[in-house]
Order: sequence, then structure tokens, then C-alpha cells
Amino acid sequence: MDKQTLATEFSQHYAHTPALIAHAPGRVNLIGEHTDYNDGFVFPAAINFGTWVAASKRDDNAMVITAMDYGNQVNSFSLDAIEYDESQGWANYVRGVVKVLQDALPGLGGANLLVTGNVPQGAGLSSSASFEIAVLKALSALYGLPLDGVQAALLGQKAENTFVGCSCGIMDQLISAMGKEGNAMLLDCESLAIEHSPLPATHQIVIINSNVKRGLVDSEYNLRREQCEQGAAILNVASLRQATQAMLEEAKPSMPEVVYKRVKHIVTENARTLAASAALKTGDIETVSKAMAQSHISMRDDFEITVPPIDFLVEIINDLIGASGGVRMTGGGFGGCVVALVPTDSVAAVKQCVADKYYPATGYQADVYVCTATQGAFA
Ligand code: GAF
Repeated sequence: MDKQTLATEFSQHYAHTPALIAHAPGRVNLIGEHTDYNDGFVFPAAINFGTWVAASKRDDNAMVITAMDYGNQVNSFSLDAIEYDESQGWANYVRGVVKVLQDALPGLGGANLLVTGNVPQGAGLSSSASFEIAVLKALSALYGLPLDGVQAALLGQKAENTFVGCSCGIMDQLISAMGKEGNAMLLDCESLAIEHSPLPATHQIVIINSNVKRGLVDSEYNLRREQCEQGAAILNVASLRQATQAMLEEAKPSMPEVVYKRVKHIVTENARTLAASAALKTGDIETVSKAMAQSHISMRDDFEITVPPIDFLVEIINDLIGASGGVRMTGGGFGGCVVALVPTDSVAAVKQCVADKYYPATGYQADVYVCTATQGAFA
């Protein structure tokens, strides 16, 4: 959606022009899965799919939101009483961020919002984080509230944890707020230190949507988090960031097998994330390739968050590109997308391979997006 079209739509809904338009991107995670809420490392990039929010001030205490992608449904509430709305699930992302923003910073007033986006939903590309960050950007700009990218991300995460009910980590909100064009971002989820890292000009980010859908809240995501916390408690560490392979092997006899496997994934995934991000810097694609392949196997066998159609996509793309690129599931899991780093001259072959093999083997139709890494949220 271009800004002009959104502004025109806004005028039709609210009978005046918007004061501003904010945008926040979705993300793809190249490697480092479920490590964020264990204080570990992740390596995502912001992508050229996102959420747009057009906004104007109101002179009362009401928030009025029109969702273009839900048949122009309207949800409104007073800043004085923000409750969870069972009837319009999408509205709770706005209600949640407004509540935490209001608690964190004084000066917020009512607003009219018009929202639209093109991040595929339930696909592991962070449509909800992009929605949260776009609303936070729009409202903080509208009311001149001093909210930087890291604070916005922390508020978005808090809204999701405390209001929406998903115990997500910080990765999605932080990359949506802080992404840099042409770069992936190595994020230390303990210190929140960020290192932008240019993506190689020789490769493209190709995302293959399996179209196997599974909402995070409904999935086993929260259970994985609990199992990681159980592992940290058994190992007597504050978070699995401190766990090592040696500690894990020593504690193995006193650990339920499932917890052992979850911890093993986190410990090895942190190491792979650091190895892959360092290798990408020096153009060592073979190491990146290996790390992504092992990451997928670990998500499949130890963290148990992949599904057969996703495993199939990874297998056929891996067979095709080998060590010239990398491929793995991306995001929370239980469906969603595969991310591949593909040499530019192999992109057409990857598309063809998916078109030829995926539907006959699985009964699902895939969508393929050749993406660019974009800048984070702006207003
Ligand atoms: C989801 C969560 F929102 C993130 O915080 C992260 O844990 C991810 O799943 C898995 O790496 O996107």
C-alpha cells in the first residue's frame, strides 16, 4: 500500500486527512530460534512486508481503530478502561500496546487509526510484532512521546506477554523497530546489544510459505518456554544462556529426556548463531550453510517444532542448493515458513523446484517471496 492511497482511505473513513503515517516491517530470522527468551543470540532481518498505520489525534480519550484487512471492522475503547476484547482478536494488539504505552509514559491522548498490512498472518513472519510496533510508532509520534526503538520493542513484547497471552521473546519487536536496510542483525538478547551485518550481494533471501498455519498462542510455544525454564532450574543457571554442553551432559541423568532435548537445542543453537553470523561477514557461505542445516535438524529432532511439509521443503531446497546457500525453518514453528539464502542465479531453480515438488508431496500450495532486508519502523 502506498502512502497516498492510505491517506485517501483514511480521509474517507474519518473525514479529515491523517496527521501521519507509520510503518513497521515483519521479519525473517536467518538463525537463532527460541533462543531469545533464553537470553541468547538471534540473527533476523526486517523484510519488505509490513504494517501501515495512518493516524490523527482526537480531542477525547477514545481510541478508534479501523482494520482495512478485516473488512473495515471498527474497534474502539476508552483510554480510561482498556479491557481484552474477545470478539475482535486483532484489536487486542492495539489495546495491549496502548495500555503498556500509557502505563510507561505520560501524555497519550485519543486517536483515530487506520491499519493495513501485508505480512502473511500465522506464517512465522511476525505480523503481530509489526502491528504492535507500527501502532507504537504512530502513537508516540502523534503525541511527541520519547520512545526509542529498544523501548518500543520492550513495550510491544510486554503487551504480547501480559495482554495477548503469548510468552514471546524480544526478537520480533526489536528487529521490526531497529532493522537496517540490506543488513541482518545479530542481537544479544541478554544485553540487547545490536550488531548490523551486511547481507552478501551474491545471495537473495527467499522465503517459502508452507501455508501450514498455526497461531503462536494456540501452539506449543509457551510450553517450550516452560521446558527451557525447567532446564535452567535443573542446571541452576539464571537462563540457558549460561548453560554449556558439559553441564548438560553431567545433569542428563537427573533430567527428563524432553527437557534435555530442549536445552540441547538452545545450547547448540546459540553456538550456531554466532558461527553463522561471523561466517556471513567473511563470505564463508559453506559454514552458514552447515549451521542452517544443523539448526533445522535441531528444531526437528530436539526442539520438535517443525512439521512434515516444512521438513520436506527444507530437504528439497537443500538437495538443490547444497553448500552454495542455506535453508531452514524460520520463526516459532508448527507451520509457517522456510528461509533460504540462495545464490541469485539459483533463485529461479528454487522456485521451480518448489512448484514441481511441494504440492504433489504434501497437498499444500506454497507461496514464494524473494525478499529484501529493509529498515525498521518509521513515522
Ligand atoms: C516467535 C516469538 F515471538 C519470538 O520471540 C521467538 O521466540 C521466535 O518465535 C522463535 O525464535 O516469533
